[in-house]
Amino acid sequence: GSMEEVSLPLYFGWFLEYTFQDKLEVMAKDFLKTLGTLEAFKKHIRDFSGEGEEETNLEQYFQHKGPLHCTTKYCNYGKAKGAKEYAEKESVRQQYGSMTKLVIGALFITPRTMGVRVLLTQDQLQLWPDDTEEKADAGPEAELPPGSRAHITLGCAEGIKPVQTGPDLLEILQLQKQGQEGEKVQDLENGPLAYYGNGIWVLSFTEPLLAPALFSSYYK
Ligand code: 2AM
Repeated sequence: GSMEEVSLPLYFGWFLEYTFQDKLEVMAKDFLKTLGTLEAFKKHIRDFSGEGEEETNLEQYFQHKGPLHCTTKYCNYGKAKGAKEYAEKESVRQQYGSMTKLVIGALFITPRTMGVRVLLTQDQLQLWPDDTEEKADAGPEAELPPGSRAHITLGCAEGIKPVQTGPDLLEILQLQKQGQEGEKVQDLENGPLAYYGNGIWVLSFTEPLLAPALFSSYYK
C-alpha cells in the first residue's frame, strides 16, 4: 500500500560512529594538505584547475554534507528499483540497528570525488543488494566481484553528486584489474601514494583502518 512506500528511506547503509567520522575527516584533510604540496601533484594540477590557474585549494575543492556513510541500497523513498525487496530482505531486517566494523583499504581522489574504499566481509555482503550496477559499469571484460563498489563519499567537486563516487572507484578497480598499479609517487604516513592518470590519486593504507559503523537508514 502507499503507507509502506512512503516509509522507505532515501537509502540504507552503514553510518560511521561519530568519533571515527571526525578521525576520518581529519585524516582526509591532512592528506589533501600534503598532496597539495607535492611536486608530483603540482605537475598534474591541470586535472583540478582551470586554464591559467596555477593553484587549487583541495580542501575547498571537495565539499560534503550529511553523515559519513557507506550506502548499501539507494531506495529513493521507494522509487528506486528493488527498494521494497531490499527493505524486506531477511538479513536487512535482522541486522538493522546493529554495529559492525568496516575495513577501509584506500583513500582516493579524482577531479570529481573523494572517497575511501570499503572492503566488505562475507557477513556484510549479505546486506549488499543483488541488483547493483557493478556489472553494467565494469563492462563484460572487467567484471568485478559483488561489493566492489562499496565506499564512503568524503567529498564532491562543485556540481557533482555523491552518486559519482561509486563509478569513480569502479574505474580505479578496473585499472588495477588490468594490471595497472599507477605511477608510484612516494610513501606517505599511511602508505604508498600512486597516480593513475586523469587526476586519479590513490593512497593505499598499509594497515587497513577499522571503522565502527551502524547499519541503519537515512530520511532527509
Ligand atoms: P554515495 O553512496 O556514493 O555517497 C544520497 O544521495 C546517498 O545515496 C549518497 O550517499 C549517494 O552516493 C547515494 N546514492 C544516490 N544515488 C544513488 C544511486 N543511484 N545508486 C547508489 N547510490 C546512490
